[in-house]
Amino acid sequence: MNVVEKILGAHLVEGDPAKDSELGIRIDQTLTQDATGTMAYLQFESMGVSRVKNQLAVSYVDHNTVQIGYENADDHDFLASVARKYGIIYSKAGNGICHQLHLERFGKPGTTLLGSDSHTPTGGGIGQIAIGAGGIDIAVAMAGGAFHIPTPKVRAIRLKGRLRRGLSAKDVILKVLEKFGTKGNVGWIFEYTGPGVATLDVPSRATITNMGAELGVTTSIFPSDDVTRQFLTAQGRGKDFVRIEPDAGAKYDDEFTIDLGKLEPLAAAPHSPGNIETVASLKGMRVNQVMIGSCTNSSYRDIRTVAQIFKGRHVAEDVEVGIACGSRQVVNMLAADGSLAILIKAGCRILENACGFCIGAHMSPATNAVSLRTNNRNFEGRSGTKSAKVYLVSPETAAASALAGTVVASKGTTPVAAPKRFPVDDSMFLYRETAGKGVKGAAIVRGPNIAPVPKGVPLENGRKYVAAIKVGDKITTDHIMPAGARLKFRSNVPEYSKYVFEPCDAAFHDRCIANKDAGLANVIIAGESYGQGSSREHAALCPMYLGVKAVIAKSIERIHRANLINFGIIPLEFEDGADYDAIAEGDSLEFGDIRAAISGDGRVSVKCGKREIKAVARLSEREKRLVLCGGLLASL
Ligand code: MIC
Ligand code: SF4
Repeated sequence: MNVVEKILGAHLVEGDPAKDSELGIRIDQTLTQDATGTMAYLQFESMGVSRVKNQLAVSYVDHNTVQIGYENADDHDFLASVARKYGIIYSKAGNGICHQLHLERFGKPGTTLLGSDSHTPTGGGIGQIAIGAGGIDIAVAMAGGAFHIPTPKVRAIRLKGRLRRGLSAKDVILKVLEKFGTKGNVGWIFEYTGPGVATLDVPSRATITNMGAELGVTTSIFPSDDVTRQFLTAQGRGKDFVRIEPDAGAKYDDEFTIDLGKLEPLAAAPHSPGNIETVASLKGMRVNQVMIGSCTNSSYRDIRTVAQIFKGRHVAEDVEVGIACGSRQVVNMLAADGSLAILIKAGCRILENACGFCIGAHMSPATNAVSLRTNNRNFEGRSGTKSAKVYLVSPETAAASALAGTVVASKGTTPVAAPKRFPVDDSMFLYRETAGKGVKGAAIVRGPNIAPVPKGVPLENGRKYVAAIKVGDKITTDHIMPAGARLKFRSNVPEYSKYVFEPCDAAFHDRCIANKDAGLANVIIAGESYGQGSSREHAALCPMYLGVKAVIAKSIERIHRANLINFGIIPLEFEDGADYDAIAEGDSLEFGDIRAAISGDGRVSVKCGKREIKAVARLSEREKRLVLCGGLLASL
């Protein structure tokens, strides 16, 4: 067996991989972050369960930490009170970024982790099957329910050789993205294997599995080996180690080999993580801003490397450089070994250990600026500046370019050895003593920004539908439900819904409400790979609130498709992609006996004027039930 088969096999509760297209798996650990967590816990509350039922649940605060106005702080208080009541560990703002913290303190090889954040697969770096999903799926897992995934196809990414100086894990995952792109990978799991695996430390492996999210795969995973054991032991968690490696002759559905020794420094150019160019081809381009950090590249290994490159030097005077570490542990280590002093002396702005710049919460670049960043997404406008050109690069390339003021590859520095002992300080993880048990009768703190969760309504026959918007290919959840300045409304669906599709068409909200008031059901028409990117279920929940009942797209990405179903929106795909051209915004659409179609094989004949358009929703029996009754909450 390969690593994926071993772990999934041990967690299978529904379905047979040889026969079924959907599997139910038991979830050991869950994580939430504040921007998706408030909704997840509101949904969990409405399930009426007295405490969390899975092995470990952790609630992190790392996204909304800017706290302009009362909203973010109110959310934090709500999350803390929910954690105490239901037996969840609460990680306070300032402790660090959820994925880095979870890897350091909780991730266990051979277990399953479900997180309400698309970069949860970071845990794959430690041999965990770690999957990103919408908040309501995490709520179900916390209540002891299974999580459903498409029966995976497993691709072996065989690593051989050793990275040359100046290259690092980011260049490996950018190579994988160059080969496989950001679409067309739904349903796959990428398993890293081969002799090159042993040359990568756990933080480097986690960089690779983290950014596997950009491929659109279910998850990515490394084996659990001696390197994993060393990392866990250094974290004082040697007892969590189990060895999980593929058997000799393990079978895979596909294979791709990367010779690490032959890689060259790469960059993802604007505006997609799949738009790969060599750093050499960008050499000499002026850089205005360099941002180092995010859950992809904020480990001690990464920031220490940057400090070594900066040692005794100063960043170019017209470049703004920001450093955001992944956790307090990382900051403490950098303070202890003098790296922090080097970074300050080199002219860096030391930022909070939080998501910050990555989600456009601050540090937006200037108009038309070139920003080099070590994070994982460079969608148009995500930085907060639509005209900015964001390039995703390794910490090494970022540091060398910050010194030069132009893009340049790094000559490298002494490799950072894996620490023998990490300094452990869990004091910003609260409610550890009540974890799994909770505090019966404890009060929940609810500020005015915490609005009730809306429920969906059952699918009806005989409704009139209208194409409320038509968008193109690769529409990300950042287009559908922008974050940045709007992030503070995550706990308030009526307010947040005002910004659905804001970057594409700011009139969408008003149009939908007018259609809804006129008794029409709204439909979204989209191109390829609709709903790329984040796990934010608000990209389905808020459209549901605006009366959206169906999406018809050329293709839909995994997490977003699951979120649509969870909120009772029909995820339809054109049978013939050319029909996309036949529908215009504002067209009236007729769906016929839609209930019968959904209960049957999911094939729908949509009448648009004189034309019959064929679309299909490939749904499992479980998914059919959800769509028919108006979503998961409505089904309870
Ligand atoms: C992201 O990187 O886009 C986010 C913000 O972390 C999202 C979650 C969210 O929208 O809250 C993700 O990756 O799932
Ligand atoms: Fe936070 Fe960015 Fe990671 Fe999302 S990708 S969890 S916003 S650091």
